[in-house]
Amino acid sequence: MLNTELAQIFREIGLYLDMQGVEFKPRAYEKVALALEALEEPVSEIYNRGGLKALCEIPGVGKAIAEKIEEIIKTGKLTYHEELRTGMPVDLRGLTAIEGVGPKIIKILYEKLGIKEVADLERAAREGKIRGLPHLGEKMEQKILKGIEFVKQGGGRFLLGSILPLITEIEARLRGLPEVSRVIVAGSIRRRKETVGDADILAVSPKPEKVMAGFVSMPEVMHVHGQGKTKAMVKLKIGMDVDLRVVGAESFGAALNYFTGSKDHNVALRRIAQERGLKLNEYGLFRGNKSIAGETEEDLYKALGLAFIPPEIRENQGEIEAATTGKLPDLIGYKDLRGDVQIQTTWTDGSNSIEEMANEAKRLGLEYIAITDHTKSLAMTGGSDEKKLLKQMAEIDKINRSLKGITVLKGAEVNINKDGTLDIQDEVLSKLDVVGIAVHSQFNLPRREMTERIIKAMRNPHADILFHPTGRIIQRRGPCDLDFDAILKAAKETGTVLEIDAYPDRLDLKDEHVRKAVQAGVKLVIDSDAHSVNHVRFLEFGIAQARRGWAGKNDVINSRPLKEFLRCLKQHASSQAKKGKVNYDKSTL
Ligand code: DGT
Ligand code: CA
Ligand code: CA
Ligand code: ZN
Repeated sequence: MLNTELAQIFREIGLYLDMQGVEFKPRAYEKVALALEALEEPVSEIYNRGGLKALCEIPGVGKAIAEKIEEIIKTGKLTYHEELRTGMPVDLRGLTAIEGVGPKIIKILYEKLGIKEVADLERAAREGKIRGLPHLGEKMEQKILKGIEFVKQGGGRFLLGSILPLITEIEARLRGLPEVSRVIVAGSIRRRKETVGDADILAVSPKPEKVMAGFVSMPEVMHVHGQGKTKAMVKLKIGMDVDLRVVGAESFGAALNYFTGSKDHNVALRRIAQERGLKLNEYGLFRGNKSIAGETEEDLYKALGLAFIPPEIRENQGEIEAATTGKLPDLIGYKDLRGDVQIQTTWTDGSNSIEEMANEAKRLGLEYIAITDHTKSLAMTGGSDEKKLLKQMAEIDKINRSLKGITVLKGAEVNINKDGTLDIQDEVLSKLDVVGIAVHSQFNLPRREMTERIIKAMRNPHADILFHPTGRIIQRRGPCDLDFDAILKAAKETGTVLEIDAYPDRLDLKDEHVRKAVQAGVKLVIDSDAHSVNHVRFLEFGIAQARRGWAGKNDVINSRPLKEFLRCLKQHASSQAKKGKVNYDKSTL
């Protein structure tokens, strides 16, 4: 069983317990689900290696949960979960994917109208049956219909962050076949798009039939759509299709280029080839019948008179023109980050301690992290009030005295109230190294009110970074309605940094916003938003999003050494300027 499937069982238990009004436990099950999903190693392998004891080392997993995992691994299901399901046999995954629909509403919908799945819900909403239910109403009915539409639009796509570990494993396995000399994942995955329709894998092999046979018989395969001599298409058990093509070494670069896409990029490249009297296809670049390039992508771009274009920006959004004139951006690299400044711990809703998070960050090569637990108005996370924050600061001082090789900064993810004030007093904010501000409630304010609310918060002299600026959750909640240009202008004026939250279902800012921010000269930061040690590696998805938005290393302030990073934050810049320590020049921020 896949980690994602295991996680879903625990997530559903949490939802069922939530329906029953049980306290605390639902959140614990949700945390277990997140922890399992984030593991790189299959849980069954952890179990085979070290039994119950090894399972207990997974964050958030105690003896009782470990025994449940054991039961699932041994029998394929969990009696406790089955019992809960029998009481309410509904499509929890489908229904909770709709914005505004949570466990309590699902319970009402099932008990009053017998709604089991999204199609039932859509019908009931269209027939106006939702508005009469307790705690719901006409507004909710409209919201549900909007939510269903939203899910439908993104329907059938998978989060890059959820599928990449599995696809990478399949890639490695194919690479390990003795008949295979090269393997690479192309398509939207290589371009690191935030969601993926299907996976496109290319391989070079003198014995394609053997590769095909190995591919279609993988344990993850649920169905074989088709299998030819050099091409196969399968559906994986997780529901995603994977295409595999075996190509000759001489045309590997051309095939890689073609199947990496995007389609629009390909069309534009082909036009350039035509203008030069050449023909470009997935077999190569040809003058008449003679191939003049195709073994590598580098050769191909060169033969077309272009600089090599990184896959992340192949969207026909000006990259080809830039490659013609030598104006391609020097994108931030996957190893360029030195810090991660949005991290939650057991002080609120994280699964690991400050030390554990610091050690994981250090293991991944980072030099500093900021602890940014939630603040008090997020009561369900146990958010910090002023007193708790001061206590945590003292604790961080203590930890820093014993930690080697990494620095822990004091921070918080401070809630922006409805009126744009912050929910922590300035006096305490002034003591923090990194103040992240974020919207976590009232997401549906009208555009003007929402924009003013955020800008007012950005004007607080202690507010350093606007976390996950648009508030979207991919496939679950659309972005807040806000005037992004006005936010950029305010960021520039106030020196507020904008975050690219790397958590796989956030990726907020998204690529097009990043590009606008870069053009406006607004500084960015890339954070994991980790709630467990397994999440720190999500930074790679944030870097990918930054690259898709044409961001260079210089645009991203946590690529800088600690002291320089701090100088880029407004309160440090201004306080040091007051003390005459640095020349504070806003234009360089
Ligand atoms: P996805 O799967 O929806 O996330 O997006 P892609 O980009 O992976 O698209 P996919 O899987 O349909 O095709 C893979 C690549 O193959 C695509 O990026 C470009 C290339 N390709 C597919 N169809 C066409 C086409 O009709 N014309 C051209 N020029 N290229 C195509
Ligand atoms: Ca694809
Ligand atoms: Ca495809
Ligand atoms: Zn947040």
